[in-house]
This record gives sequence, C-alpha cells and structure tokens, in this order.
Amino acid sequence: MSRENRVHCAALRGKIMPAEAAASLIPSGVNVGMSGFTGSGYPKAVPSALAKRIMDANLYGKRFKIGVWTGASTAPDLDGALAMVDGIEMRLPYQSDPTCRKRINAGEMEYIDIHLSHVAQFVWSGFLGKLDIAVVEVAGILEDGQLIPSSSVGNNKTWLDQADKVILEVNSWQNLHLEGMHDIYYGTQLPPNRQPIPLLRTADRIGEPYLRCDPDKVIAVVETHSPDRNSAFAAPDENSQLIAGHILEFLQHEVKKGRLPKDLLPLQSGVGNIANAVMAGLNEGPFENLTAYTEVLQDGMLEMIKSGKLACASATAFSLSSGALAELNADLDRYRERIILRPQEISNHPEVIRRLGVIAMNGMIEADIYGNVNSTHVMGTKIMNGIGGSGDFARNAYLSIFMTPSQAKNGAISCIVPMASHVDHTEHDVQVLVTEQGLADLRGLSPKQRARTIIEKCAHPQFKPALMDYYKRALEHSPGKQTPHLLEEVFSWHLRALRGESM
Ligand code: 0RQ
Repeated sequence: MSRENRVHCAALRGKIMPAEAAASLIPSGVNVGMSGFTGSGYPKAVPSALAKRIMDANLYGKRFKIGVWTGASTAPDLDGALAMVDGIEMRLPYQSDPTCRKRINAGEMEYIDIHLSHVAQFVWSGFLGKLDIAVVEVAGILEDGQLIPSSSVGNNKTWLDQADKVILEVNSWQNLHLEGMHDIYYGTQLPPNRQPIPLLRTADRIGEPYLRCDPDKVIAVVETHSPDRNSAFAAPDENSQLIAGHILEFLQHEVKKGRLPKDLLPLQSGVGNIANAVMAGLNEGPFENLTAYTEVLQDGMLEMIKSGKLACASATAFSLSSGALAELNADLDRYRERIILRPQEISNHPEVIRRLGVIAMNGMIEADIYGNVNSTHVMGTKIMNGIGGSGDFARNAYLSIFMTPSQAKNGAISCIVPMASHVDHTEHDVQVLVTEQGLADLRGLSPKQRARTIIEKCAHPQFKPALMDYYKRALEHSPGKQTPHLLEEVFSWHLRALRGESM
C-alpha cells in the first residue's frame, strides 16, 4: 500500500470526504465511540471539526453536546477541543485532559470513571445506553473492507460492532508495518454463553490481525496525516529511582524465597515517570527473559525489548515519546515479533490477569495507614484522571504493588494519611506499598500490623510522628479495635490541606 492510497475497498473509497463534511453527520445528543488510548490512535480530524461546529452552534445560542466514549485518555485535539467548547455531555471511561478535568470538577461535564475491562461488556449489555456513531482511526483499509488497526486498539472492536454508523479516519502517518502486530479476539460472549479465553501465555495470539467492519454502516471516510500525542518523559528523578530500587530489591527477595520464578511473572506497569524508572531499573537489573502483560507500552518497555531483557509485551496501546517512536519505526519488523496489541477487554481481562499471575505496579494519589488506596480523587472530591486499568490489574494480580512519592506539593501533603479521602483499591487488593522512603509488604498482616508497617516504612519523616500519634490514640480510644480510627479527626489532615496549610 502506498502512503497516498490506503483505502483499498472500492465501496469505501466512494465515501471519502473532508473532516468538516464527516463532522456534519454527527448530530447533537448522540453518543459517539471514539478510538484512542493514552494519546495513541485517536481520530485526529473529525473531533476538531466537530468542536468548530459546536462553537458555531453555540454562537447562535444552540445547545450542542454529545456523549464521548473512548478507550482511555486521548489528546488536546479530541478531549481538549470538545471540552473547550463545552460540547461533552457525558465522558467515559477515563480522561487525563486539563480542560476536561476542569469542567468535570466545576460540575459542567458528567463523567463516569469505569474499569477499562468493563466498558465493552457494559456496551454489549446495553448498560450505558445506545452507541450511535463510531469514529475510529485506522492505518489502512483492505480490499474486502477489513481495517488495519493503528497504534492503539482500545474499544475499537466494540465501537465498530455496536454503533449504528461508522466514520473512519485513515491516518497515513501511522506506520503500515503495524499490520500483523494486532490480535483482535472475536470470541467474547455474554453470560450464560461465556467461554474461557484461550490465552495461556503472554505471547499467545488468539484472534485476527484486522478489525471487522460492515461497509454498509460506514457513512464517511476521512484521510489524515497527523501524529499521535507522543509526550516526552522526564528523566527519572531521585524519588522515582529510589522507588524503583525498592521494587527491584523486593522482586529479587521474592525470587530468593521461591515465591517468584527467576524470570519473574508478566509485568504490568502504569504510565508515568515512576513506572518508567521501574522499567529502567529492571533493564539494568539481574532478571532475564521477562514478559509484560500490560495495558500501555511505554518507553521503558521498548528499551527493554531492545536490550533483550523483555522477550514479549502484550498491551492495548503504545504511549511513546517521539524518540522512542522513531526507534520503534526504524525497526518495526523486529518489534512486531515481540509486541502484541489487543482489545482492552482482553489486555485488562480479570480471567487472563489472574491466570498469568501478573505483577501489577501502579501509581496512586494517597494510601491510608490500613492500605486503602486512592488513585483518582484529590482531597476526596476532585477527579485527577480516573481508575483506568489499575483496578482490573490490582484486584486480579499475583502481586499488586502501588507506588507514590511520600509527599506531594513540596511537602505540604502527606501521601500516607489516616483515612483515604476516596477509595479505589481496598485494603484487600493492595499487597505492597512503596514510596521513596521504603517498601511495606502487607501480605499476611492484620490491619493493626499493616498500620505500623506502612507508617514505619512508607511515611515521610516529616509526617511519621503525627501518623504514629494518630494511630496510637486511635488504638486507645476507637470503639472498635480491629481497624482503629478516631472518626471525628480522621479527615482533619485533608481539611488542613484544603485550607492551604501543611497536612
Ligand atoms: O500534580 O501535576 O499538579 O503537580 O497529582 O502526581 O506524582 O506526578 O504522579 O503522574 O504518576 O500520577 C495516581 C494520578 C499519579 C496516576 C496518579 C498530584 C501531584 C501531581 C500527579 P501536579 P505524580 P503520576 C494503568 C494504570 C490511575 C490510573 C492508573 C493515575 C499529580 O498514576 O492517574 O493507575 N492513576 N492506570 O502533585 C494531592 C496527593 C497527591 C497529589 C499526587 N496526595 N494529594 N495531590 N498529587 N499525590 C495505565 C492506564 O490506565 C492508562
């Protein structure tokens, strides 16, 4: 296929039109399923054209809003553009856009924060209402109408299948050598007809390399040539390196104890600088022949594939800096042997995560002294991003690790608090907590033992005495001694932070 012509299906060639014409086919009030996962594979042209249309409607005093469903976060020219014109009625299942965040927290946009593995089956079951239109970016269209997926798969299979109408963006910026990297599984069923997912090893391919799409449903094809949002990662800071060091030491200890094999178990790693530092640490570390069963493949993992440390990685999307992307593109045929991109209901599937025995490593906003983790809400009420895949992995992992610097906002906030102001992962789903101060292994500990361990190992020295003081007084005065708390005091730390004081 040449870069100029990637639409090889005659029936679909006749539907090529400019983005503005395609956007005019999206009316107010509909739910739109857009491709896109962590800045990869989102539609580059139609959302901005739609935002322009919404702005024009607003100028004439007309309300124009749509529901926006995606794989996960997207980019300024999708989430940002639509939020800027107040064009989103309901957003799900995950976002990380500053304008969206502002609107959600101001009460101007509804947002449902959903486990990423749940989205597809919620749509198949009709839990979320009707999906009217799919807008999906692809790398090319084959003669028979099958689609070559681009740099993320996310919920695209579901959007194409469930939507009444489909708009395709064919992006010639996407590398055509991605063809064959994807594994689209079409065997999922709803209960009571559900069958086991036949994925026994990270490297297994159980589906097809292409997305299916009924050409009769396609109302527009838009040709684009635009890059993904390939954000750079900061070089790992001191805290990230310390956290990575604690995790590496812990994993080595587990191997020594015979609780992990020498080549570990498949790794899942969240996005961000700490996760990247952990990958950099593993790349220098003693483990060989590693695998990753994860959601997002970022720079650190690509580096590990290059060095030979990582034998195989399964994900639903890339999230690369432009440097790492150049590296991928330069050697895509080799990387394709080692990378598999799957729909997110498979990359994040509880059954598969449990079967493979994934080691899950995710960031958090705060944890409490008993090990409940808040990944989503600052001071209990303001959304940061969303739960993303962290719940899918944490609940079903062989080992569930959460990590954060011990303090935020230049030391004014302790990330270890008496009671988490919002709970995404309960104490039952958290086995290890790590800060730059140290690592708390919570396995086999009762709540009171956990409290002492978390304060001792993870809290910053600035907050340690106050946390220990709280815990001891709670132990003395709490009506129940299983999980002691002073309910009248428990959120005083957050209240101080909200007043702009140190916690
Ligand atoms: O705010 O940028 O304004 O300074 O939160 O914090 O330390 O940069 O950490 O980028 O790794 O994000 C939990 C949000 C951590 C992320 C979270 C403030 C801090 C900063 C970011 P500023 P850091 P990270 C699979 C896994 C859920 C989804 C997930 C996340 C900002 O990891 O979204 O896990 N996780 N997916 O200052 C107030 C505190 C704070 C705080 C940090 N205690 N109180 N503010 N901050 N701690 C991957 C996917 O799903 C795609």
